Order: sequence, then C-alpha cells, then structure tokens
Amino acid sequence: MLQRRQFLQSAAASVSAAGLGGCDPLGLIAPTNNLDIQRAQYNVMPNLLTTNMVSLSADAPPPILRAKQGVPFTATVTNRLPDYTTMHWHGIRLPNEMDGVPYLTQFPLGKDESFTYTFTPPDAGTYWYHPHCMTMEQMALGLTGALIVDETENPGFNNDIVLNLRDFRLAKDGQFKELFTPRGAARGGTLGNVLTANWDQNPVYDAKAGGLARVRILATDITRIYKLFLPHTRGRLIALDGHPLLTPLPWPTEQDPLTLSPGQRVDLAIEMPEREGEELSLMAQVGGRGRNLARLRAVGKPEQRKLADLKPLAPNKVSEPILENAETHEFVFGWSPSGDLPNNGFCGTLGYTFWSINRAPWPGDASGTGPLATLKMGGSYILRLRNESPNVHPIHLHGLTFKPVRSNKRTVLPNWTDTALLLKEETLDVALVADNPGDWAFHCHVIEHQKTGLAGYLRVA
Ligand SMILES: [Cu+2]
Repeated sequence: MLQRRQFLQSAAASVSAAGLGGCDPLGLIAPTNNLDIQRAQYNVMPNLLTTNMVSLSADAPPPILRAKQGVPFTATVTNRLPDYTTMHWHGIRLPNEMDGVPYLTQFPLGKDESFTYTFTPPDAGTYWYHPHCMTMEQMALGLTGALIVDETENPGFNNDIVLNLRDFRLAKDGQFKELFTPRGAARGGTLGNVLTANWDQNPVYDAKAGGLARVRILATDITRIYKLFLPHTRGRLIALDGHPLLTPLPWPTEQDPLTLSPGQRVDLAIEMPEREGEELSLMAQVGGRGRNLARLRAVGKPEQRKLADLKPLAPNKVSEPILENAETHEFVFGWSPSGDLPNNGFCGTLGYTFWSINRAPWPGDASGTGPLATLKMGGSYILRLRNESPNVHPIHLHGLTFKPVRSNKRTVLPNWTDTALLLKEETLDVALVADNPGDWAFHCHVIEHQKTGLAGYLRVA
C-alpha cells in the first residue's frame, strides 16, 4: 500500500484559480485543463433548477476535453468538495500512476487538494473521465465527461458532435431522489428517470446539410444499458470504445438496436440530409418504446458528401495477442455471500455487499488486498469471464485493451475494447497482451455492482 505522504509528494501543489468558460456556445470545451471538481446547478428539466450537482464549473456539464494522439496531455484536478475524490481516464492506456484509482495508484484528494495527471494518449478516439472515489455519489450527481483524442491526421468530417448520454434520478421538483437502492444494487442497478444528452433533454445540434457528421456517443450513465437506433438515417458505425472497427457492425435499427452499456462509446459517420432544417433523431428503446435522446439539424448550403467517399480511420496500434500459447485466467462474477462491508477508506460505501469476483466480494479500495491475477509483462492472455448471475455486467479493465474471442451464448466480434458486456450466464473469453505494467482496476461499470463487491484488480509485472 502506498502511503499518503508519497501521494502528496507526487501530487501537484499548484491550485487552479481558473474556472471553465470560453467561447464555445455549449460551454463544453475547456480552454484550459485546470479542472475544479465542485458543486453545480443546472436546468436539467425545463424551468427547474437542479441543485447539488457535481461538475467542473458552477453551471454547466463537465466539458469535452480534447487531447491529440501521441501528444502529452495534462490536467490538474482540484477537489472543491468536502468529500474525497480522484479522476480516472476511462479507456486510455496510460502510466499506472496516472490512472486515478484510490489507494491502488494514488491517495484520494481531500478538500482543496490537487493532483496533476499527465499522459500521452497512444490511441485516438472517444474516451471519457469520471471520479473513482465517492464514485456512486459524484457520478450520479453529474461528474462524467468526454475526453476526445484527435487523430494525428484529420479524418475529414464536416462536424464532430459529442453526445454524452446519462440519466438523472430527479423528483418532480427537479431535485435528486435517492441515488441508489438496495433493491437496485442487488439486481440490475437503480435507473434514473430523466434521460439526457450533455445534461439536456433531447437537445438539437446543427450539422452541415449534406455533410458528413461524426457523432460520438458515450454511455456514461451509472446503470442504463442503452438500446440505440437512428430512424431514417444513412450512416455507418466507425469505432467502438475508442478504437476503429476492425470487423464491421450492422447499422442499428428499431428492431435490432445497438447495445451500449455503461462505460462504452460508439462513433458514427452520418450523411446529413441535404434539405436545410431537416432533423435526424438518436433514439433509445426504453421500456418497450422509443425515446428521443438528441437531434441533429441540417443547416447551410448543402454539401454533396457521401459515406462511400470516407477514408477508414487509421487503426490504433494495439498488440495482437498470440492465442495459441495464451495462458487462461478465469474470473467468476456472481453473488456474494453476505460479508463484511468493504473498507473503502475515504471513498464511500453503499452500506451493503451483494456481488463477488471468484466468490469473494471486493474487500474495499483501502483494504490492501492482492491482485485477482498477476500477468507477465509482454505475455498473451485469455481472460475467461464467467457470469454466474442472472444480471448483465459491463466488465471494464483499466490500462489495457482487449478483444472478445468467443462466447457460449453468441457470435462475438473481435473489435478492441476496454468494456465488454457480459450477458446472463455467459462465458466470454477476451484476449490481450499484458503490455502496460501496474495494478489495473477490473470491475463492473454498473456502479452499484462495483461498489457492492464486483471489483478487483489485475497486476501486470
Ligand atoms: Cu454488474
């Protein structure tokens, strides 16, 4: 276990005074990467100000952060909340000490403490950030944002639109209801009731008429598994979980929507309608009916661009696992025998334990427990993810990129990912090269599952 003093020595002492703002009309692009985690209020519902939210400014959603592939990225995060926190950069293959996992890679930040995260993203694509300490509360109250890593070569879209999908659990007066429930945590998780994109209900974004729009969809909700489709839209899926698709995926339809589980992202290339003012809708199947999440509106003199003219995105350089001599490690995800409450130190507990990996609930972030497995640096591995439970679990591994290779329930496609949805009673084999040293958190991204036992870490040494 690392000591608090070591953490404070490695954390930056500088404290940011700069707020976020800038000239972006949506208020979503940060002019600097001085990020102050703070209380916020926002009109999530029309004419009702939701207070007690958490963001990086007082009155706007967490900004879209932008980095460039192969270029150092720096963000100084300062905690302005009374609770502890850390920041995690989901999907980025970064040095372990920048991963933002409390007790495993850094000490949690107390009030007015700062930490400077710096890393050079090797992969272009759509990634995101969120706290990893007091995770349940701070994510449920709003702190989930997009981190876009731009390609070294401009892929040539007319527009680049980010849709950060998430729900809030709000009462009629616009204020938060209880964020989690024992009933939810023991099952699929506690769902929100107000569906948003970038904290707004069914917002509309302009895109060039007849142009090619890149639409990046991020499922940053703590619970909801989205079933997405876009009626009457000509488009193509171009990337999943940050990485350009190696195997094509079909365009989603109302009958056969795209499943995007908490933590996952998808990039679409869309041919915008040529007629000015025409709109396209991103929809989700919710409780048996289609709900509007966001719209794109064609504006301006029409371009004449076609999907067929689009160059494929350059693949990210991910090491290919050698399956023939890959060692297999099995992980069983299931119920937990009722046990002690996890020792999460300063990082919060829900007050109950329901879930386990290899039949042991995670004893807590601050427990000093050893890894679930130790992988040799540079080795090829198969992680056999076996779900003993009747619930689905989006399983996320930090710091490494893997790909599904086989399942007992379905045909899986070998596209690179960091978050794989494990179906009910499924056994899913995923393969990777353990090429990034450190202790990498490995957990369900339904946050109530993570915080009630479905968590652990893998060591690469
Ligand atoms: Cu889960």
